[in-house]
Amino acid sequence: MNFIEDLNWRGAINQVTDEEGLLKAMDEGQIGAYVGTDPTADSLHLGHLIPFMVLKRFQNAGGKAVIIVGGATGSIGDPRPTTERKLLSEEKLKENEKGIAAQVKKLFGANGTTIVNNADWLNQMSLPAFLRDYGKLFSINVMLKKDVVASRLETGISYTEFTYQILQAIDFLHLWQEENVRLQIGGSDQWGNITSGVDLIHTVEGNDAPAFGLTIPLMVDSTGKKFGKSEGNAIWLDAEKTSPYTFYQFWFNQADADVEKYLKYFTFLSKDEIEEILAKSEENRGARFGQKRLAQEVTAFVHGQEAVEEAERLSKALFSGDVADLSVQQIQDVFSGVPGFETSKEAVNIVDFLVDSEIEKSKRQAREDVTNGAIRINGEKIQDVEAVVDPKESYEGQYVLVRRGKKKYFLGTVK
Ligand code: 485
Repeated sequence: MNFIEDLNWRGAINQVTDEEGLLKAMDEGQIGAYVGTDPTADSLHLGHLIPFMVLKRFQNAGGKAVIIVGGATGSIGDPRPTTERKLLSEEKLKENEKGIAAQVKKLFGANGTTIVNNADWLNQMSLPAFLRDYGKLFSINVMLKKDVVASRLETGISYTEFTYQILQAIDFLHLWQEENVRLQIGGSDQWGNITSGVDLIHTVEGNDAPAFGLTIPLMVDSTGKKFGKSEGNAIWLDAEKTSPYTFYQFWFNQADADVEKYLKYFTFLSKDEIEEILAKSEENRGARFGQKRLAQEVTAFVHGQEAVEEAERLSKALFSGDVADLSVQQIQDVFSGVPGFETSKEAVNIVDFLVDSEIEKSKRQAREDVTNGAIRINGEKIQDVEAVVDPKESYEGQYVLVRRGKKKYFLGTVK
């Protein structure tokens, strides 16, 4: 399969400007492709991953990968369909640029990928030069028809955000001239900006100049929900913001109906490998074989193989209830999502402890659960209703972990 056939099979193409022209250009010699991202946050999230993976696929198909971290465009903000963006401070922007550049480096490796910042060329330009050299080449009539701009005409859009598409177009032209970039890749929301760039290149370099755009569909899950959030939180690629364990679990917990689609989108596994995995999952749905493979592949790509092993060790510990030896960091990573409560440093009777923390509704219920062996504190079964819970003795005196029944965990933070 060629680059486009592979993407089509994966369902990863929304629109392409000129499929044949692109394949021809790829056949004729090495060309570059780029993905741009604005440093609006200090980390990328799952929404960014697919375009970057498509860029990686392009690289694997023999192309050259270029990435723009948008120091200049990020200081302005790509218009959203809803409302005007708040401008970021100079310091915040710099901090975000650093975070994102480091992540991109990690994903693509130090070799073979060019990472540039558009502040390096856009920030040099004078206003008269901008208006003479570029403004003159853009028609307001065409700019107004771009989806995002059109959707903002009712509610209003500033001149600044309106002009954003010209900056992104200049970037494409710049990389076309300097880095042999012929293709720009982005999410479906980027179609307007990408085609602005293709048009600019055709205007400046001639209509036959090879310049192409490719967009990827907006990802939704099998229930039609926008993909990439867990309990309302974004899944970040930065391990400090979303722990590798949470990241792994996010994939492991996907519905059966979504596994095929996600294996195609988010892994570099071949068609044969994916078909084999799906056939195996069919045999025994409960085993979550497909989800496990998905979690392993994506976690390894983003966080490395060691993170996969660590996440699986933690999952096992959790499943078996063998949690006594976890570190404070692991407790935070694994149990950040479970119901929490605060508890004092004082040692207290187990029944009172369970009622005070609202894990049990009544003392009677608490006694019953303890006697029946349904309660574990820090992994240890407590069956004596006279037992004492001493928060100072667990997890460096910072947490008390309670399990009720087979699966239900509660995390007490010692205050
Ligand atoms: O030359 C360029 C300069 C900036 C950009 C692209 C090319 C960034 C782009 N305008 C943008 O806003 N991208 C989003 C971002 O940075 O968060 C997202 C897109 C998404 C996907 C992702 O970046 O919304 O569809 O393209 C990589």
